[in-house]
Amino acid sequence: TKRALPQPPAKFLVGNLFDVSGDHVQNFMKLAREYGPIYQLDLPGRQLVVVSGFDLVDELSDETRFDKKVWTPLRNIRSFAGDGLFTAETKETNWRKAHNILLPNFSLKAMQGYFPMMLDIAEQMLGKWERLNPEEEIDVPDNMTRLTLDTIGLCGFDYRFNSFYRENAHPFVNSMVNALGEVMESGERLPIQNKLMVHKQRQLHYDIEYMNTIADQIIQERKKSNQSSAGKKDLLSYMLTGVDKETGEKLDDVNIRYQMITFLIAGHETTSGLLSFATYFLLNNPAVLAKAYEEVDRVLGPDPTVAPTFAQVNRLKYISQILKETLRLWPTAPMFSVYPYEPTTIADTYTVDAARDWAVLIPMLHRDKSIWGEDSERFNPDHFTVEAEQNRPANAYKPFGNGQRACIGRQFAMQEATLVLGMMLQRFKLIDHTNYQLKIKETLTLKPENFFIRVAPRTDADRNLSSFVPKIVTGTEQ
Ligand code: FDE
Repeated sequence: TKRALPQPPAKFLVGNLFDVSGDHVQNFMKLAREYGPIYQLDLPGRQLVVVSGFDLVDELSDETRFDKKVWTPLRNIRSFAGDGLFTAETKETNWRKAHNILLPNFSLKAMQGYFPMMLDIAEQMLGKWERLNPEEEIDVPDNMTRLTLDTIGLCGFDYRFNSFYRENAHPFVNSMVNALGEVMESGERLPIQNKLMVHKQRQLHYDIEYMNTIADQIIQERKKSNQSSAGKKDLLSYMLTGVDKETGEKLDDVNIRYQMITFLIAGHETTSGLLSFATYFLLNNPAVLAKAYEEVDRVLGPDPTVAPTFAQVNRLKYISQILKETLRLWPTAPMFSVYPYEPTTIADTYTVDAARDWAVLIPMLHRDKSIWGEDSERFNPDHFTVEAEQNRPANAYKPFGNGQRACIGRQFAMQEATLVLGMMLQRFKLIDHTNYQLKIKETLTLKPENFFIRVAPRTDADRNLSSFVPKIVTGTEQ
């Protein structure tokens, strides 16, 4: 029983382009609510199938039949991320080589090595917040982006972007943001339009050159200073010395540069969005916030001048539930794509070919009522108790992608975010002085837009209070 895919009516020449342009993911979500768990769109030069029902995604997650597709958005950024992990085809030799070499550097043990550096940057941000005057506000996504960039810079390459010591972003970030924006936009222009935009082309060329120069400089300096094998415990030293057991080969310098740029892109926007959304959800769910304060006080203690330890952060279980629930409702890397090794059928109904782009729309997968219940739209960290996690099918939750091509930085991001959120709550009351209404900005990732808060130091009285707040509040908080 083969069936045609549901599709919104396509318009002459432009197909479904106007159904999705602009806020792509939010429009894809709207269409999923209207057209269901699978639908097709005609976009310029390609057909896209958007999948979000659990049963369908469960099949697409079968790695014996499907592989990650480096689809249009990812192909666009190959001009500067090259064959780095994120943008390489699984069959490219550098993917497996880099994967084998880098995987041990994201183990639990490796996380312990990064911990002091994560602490260093968290302290910079929160120390700055402590010195603000009461009426001064904090641009949450901006601060979180500075934090995550500096963290991956330090843990990755022993490089300090020093984002908390400058008014504007580091020039590397400007080039990265410009280049990302331009390649995404140019993907939506007609080829003739792109040819005419000489200035944009020149700017892109400049931005890419600048990123390459910085990355290559860091690599060459490290090689000269001969510290690659001694002392330094960052990704760069592992990339320079690591040998792939399968091939006996090391990574070449150009690939290392691509990996550096990849880690900077993949490691900072996503984690920054996660921390920003989590802050938003805490402000809007007082019962959850109270429980989080209770845990932080119990595990980290009342004295913020005593730095948290690695072991303590691993005991912040409720904080990590909050982060997982945040990534359920707003997975900051919201889509990924697959292709079938052979043409095949899913749900015995739809033929899957390699010609079209098949993309998983993660935010709607994470709202599938057959898995998450009738109130799947409500923020509820109890979705991630140990028991709830054990009772749920594995492929119902995919914020880090799938299988061998899943996020290599998952533990890294979770440890960083848990540490930061824990320290933040240990020190501050959060004040929603603008009565913020969530608005989401879409780039390659998702982030709250124009989100400002104020903070006030917590007092001993606040700390005692938090343990008396009722633990369970049912009702309508969102
Ligand atoms: C990856 C990833 C993914 C998949 C994609 C596709 O499939 O296409 C996803 C979904 C993700 N990732 C997500 C995320 C979220 C968050 C928060 C994060 N992520 C974070 C991070 C950090 C870092 C450092 C990273 N991250 C990294 C990365 C990489 C390198 C990759 C690629 C891998 C392979 O091999 O492929 C990813 N990530 Fe992530």
